[in-house]
Amino acid sequence: MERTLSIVKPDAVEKNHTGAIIARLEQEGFIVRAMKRVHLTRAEAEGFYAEHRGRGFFDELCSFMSRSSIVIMALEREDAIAKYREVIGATNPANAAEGTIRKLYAASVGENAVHGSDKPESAAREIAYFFAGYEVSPRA
Ligand code: RTP
Ligand code: MG
Repeated sequence: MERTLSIVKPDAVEKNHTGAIIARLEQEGFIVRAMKRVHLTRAEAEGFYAEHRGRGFFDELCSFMSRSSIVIMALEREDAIAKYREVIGATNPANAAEGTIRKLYAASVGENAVHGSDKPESAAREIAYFFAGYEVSPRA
């Protein structure tokens, strides 16, 4: 079983789409291994997106991600990272396939409803960023 880090971003939480998104993920075979709702500080958002520091959208991204609460999940499934990215669709909802989460719930490339890890090393770093070891241990 592979793990990925999922975030329901502020835009989707504000619109009360959290439940629909989690239901869809469960339908797609993901197990919610750990979950929490938090309101990040700007510094916490910057730490999470450190790899994007210096890019043109970094300030806007970190302001957005610390605007209001997010729901963070560690998800498990076979081939979780690739499958999750398939289910959420392209970064820009305008390019996302019909029926994907971003096509259904996202308004723009900046406010695109969900985050997902892009590779195994990112998933490990991102899960450790938000969850203590005991929260994601095999018996959790
Ligand atoms: P994520 O990390 O949030 O799952 O999204 P992603 O892999 O599909 O996209 P990534 O390249 O990692 O970018 C991270 C987030 O930055 C925002 N972004 N804005 N205005 C822009 O051109 C732009 N480009 C990226 C998006 O919110 C994207 O999800
Ligand atoms: Mg990314």
